[in-house]
Amino acid sequence: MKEEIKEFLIACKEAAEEIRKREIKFPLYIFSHFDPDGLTAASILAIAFKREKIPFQLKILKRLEIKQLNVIGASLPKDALVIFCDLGSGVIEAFKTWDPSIQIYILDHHSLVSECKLQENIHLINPHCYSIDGSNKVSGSGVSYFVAIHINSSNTNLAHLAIIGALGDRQDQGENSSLIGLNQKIVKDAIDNRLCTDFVSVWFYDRTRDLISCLKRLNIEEFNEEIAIHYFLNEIGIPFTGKTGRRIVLELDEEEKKKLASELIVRNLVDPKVIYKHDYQLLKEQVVQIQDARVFANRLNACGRMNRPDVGIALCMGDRNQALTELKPILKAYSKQIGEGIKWVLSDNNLEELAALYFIDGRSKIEENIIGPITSILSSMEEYSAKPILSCAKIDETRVKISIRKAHSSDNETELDKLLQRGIKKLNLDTEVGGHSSAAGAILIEKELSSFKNHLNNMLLESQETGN
Ligand SMILES: [Mn+2]
Repeated sequence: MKEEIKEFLIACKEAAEEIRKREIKFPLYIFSHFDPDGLTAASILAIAFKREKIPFQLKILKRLEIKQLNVIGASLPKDALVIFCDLGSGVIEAFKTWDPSIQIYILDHHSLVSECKLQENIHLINPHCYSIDGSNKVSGSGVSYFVAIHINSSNTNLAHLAIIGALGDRQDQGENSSLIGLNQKIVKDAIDNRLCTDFVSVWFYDRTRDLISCLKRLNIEEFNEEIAIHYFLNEIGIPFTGKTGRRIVLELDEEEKKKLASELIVRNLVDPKVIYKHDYQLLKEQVVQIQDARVFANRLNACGRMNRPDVGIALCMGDRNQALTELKPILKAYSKQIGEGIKWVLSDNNLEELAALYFIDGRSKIEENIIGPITSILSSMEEYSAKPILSCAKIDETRVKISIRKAHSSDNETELDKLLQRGIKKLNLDTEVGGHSSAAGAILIEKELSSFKNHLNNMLLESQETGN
């Protein structure tokens, strides 16, 4: 094992031992992020503490800002034990003002803004402190997982949750969309516990959906009209309707799937990378709609963004009754909002083209929670894949949220989180950047928006000219 990994795991073990030692004697609080990685990170710890009969309180946050952190700090009792999952690294400074009797554990994988050595009551467990890339080698739920297995080794049977979290954060950046680095260690635990598969397979977005909608999701220009998909499937001899209506992907046999994939590739309609993926199927999952770990992550994403993280946590913790019933209307409302948002952007010409980026001003129309996913979907479309897309939505009367997504088909390697950071620094703005190299975001004061947009455009232009 590499030295860095060893040291990282030792840090996880020490954190677990410290937390275990304090256990029921002190009130325990968990704060986590509302995205799939944050929800799975929180659930892993919640299950681990439940198993040890350690009481705790859990709160899910949309984001962690310094102002809010001060409020949290002031509300906590002396000697509290507080764990932050999948957030915290960007606002370390603010923890320093908390009562020093409060023990703070930050289990995060986001970029660092400070030293890793901090005052005694602040414990930062972040892969970046050990030269491990937290953007693709291990996620927030992975860090939680490595702490949880040192609380009790039987917690390796939670490995699938960390896989769902890593996939939710798009960490499947290895060959054929595989998980790599420390995530691979989690996959191994999952396989040893017979929780999950790991093989390369033909992957059509969601195998519980009908074949035609899945093919539409591949964003193939030739398939813009549904009739073109019918024609294609007829031609290659794959029926798309069965006895009960449209066939779902699950109903296709292996031969049919292979045939379909190879025809798509031979005709140059898709890149093999897009449909041959490492398949992470959850072997102990009875509900077919959430057997695919990537799809499970998508469901959690909808819960968080529709302000129902409780349903996401319940799903992760194994509730297959109430939570499943509540999930249905959440998914429906979520896809309706996304669909309407995309339609609005495309139909009313609300996508402005600048020299080096596209810009969507969603302030009047798109909710803060869904501007990110809408931007991601648009950036995956062929016609908008040449430049990064910057978008914004209103948070409140004075602030806007901005999101940026990488250009799909450009070889410009600009790291977007770093780009936003540079822009913010240059304009001397008081805000933090969240995210990663291919998807990032920040909060701005509304009046800063237009200069920031232009500044970003110029910075991208410069980076194109210099090639970095
Ligand atoms: Mn994360």
